[in-house]
Amino acid sequence: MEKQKTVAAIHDISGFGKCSLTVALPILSATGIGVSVLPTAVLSTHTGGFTGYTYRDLTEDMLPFAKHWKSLNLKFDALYSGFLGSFEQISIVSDIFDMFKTKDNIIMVDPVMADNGKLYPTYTPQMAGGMAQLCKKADIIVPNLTEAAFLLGEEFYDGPYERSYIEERLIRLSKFGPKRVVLTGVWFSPELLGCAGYNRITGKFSYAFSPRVQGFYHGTGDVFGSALLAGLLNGMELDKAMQVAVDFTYGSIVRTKESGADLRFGVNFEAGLPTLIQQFGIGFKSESSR
Ligand code: PXL
Repeated sequence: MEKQKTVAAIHDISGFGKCSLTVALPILSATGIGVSVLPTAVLSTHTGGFTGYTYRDLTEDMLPFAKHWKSLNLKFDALYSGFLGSFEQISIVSDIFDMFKTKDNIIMVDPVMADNGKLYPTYTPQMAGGMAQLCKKADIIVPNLTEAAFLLGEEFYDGPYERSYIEERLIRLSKFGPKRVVLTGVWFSPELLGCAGYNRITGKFSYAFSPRVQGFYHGTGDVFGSALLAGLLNGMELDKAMQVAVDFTYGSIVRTKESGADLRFGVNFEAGLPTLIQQFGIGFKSESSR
């Protein structure tokens, strides 16, 4: 068996509501990737629609955590950061990237901070400025269009978008430093929703869409980001990984809508994992059948 790919996932853990680590860990593990987790905060639920959640900030633990890993000489094929718990964490994550960056690994930053034109409750405008700095260290960033507006210091504009508007934003975001940018929440007509990608080195744009489902489904940015990274680490080109991640996210949303579940409770991505695994062609054989 070839050497297993590994990721260090730097996100919060929200006990209930399926997002961040409770999404990244199962999706990446199911697709064959060994995941180490560096939690940024522990919450009883996510902050999207619940009140009274507990919030334990882990800022002080993060550097000692990473230093211990470094002392063990651990190496990762990707570092994947998402929801951060405080302003100070941004420079800490930046230091952690410096500690673990190699010439071959991928640093993926999901600048989680906002959606639907608004910052999440625990984020401040100062954190939005810090996130832009962190994006400079990334090889790939995956903002939604609200986050892109905060990163670029613009007003959020809710579509339908023109191709030229999206491509100009992709180019400007890539000038922060990342070689690849994937913008989510892209739509040109009301029936389709998806993402747009750009590779700064080749100058190539790519798009991936699925039918649009009305409603706000919590945690889908993390479902998408985790599936995208799983695709890239399983050797897919960006355009293919984007389409696989869009289809996986869409399937999770449709299942959730059909079940009538509370949208704050997160989407049913679990039932899509067998198909995702098949698409990567990694079909695990049982140990006994080898
Ligand atoms: O899915 C993004 C996210 C992650 N973690 C926490 C959140 C959110 C979005 O609301 O509240 C705690």
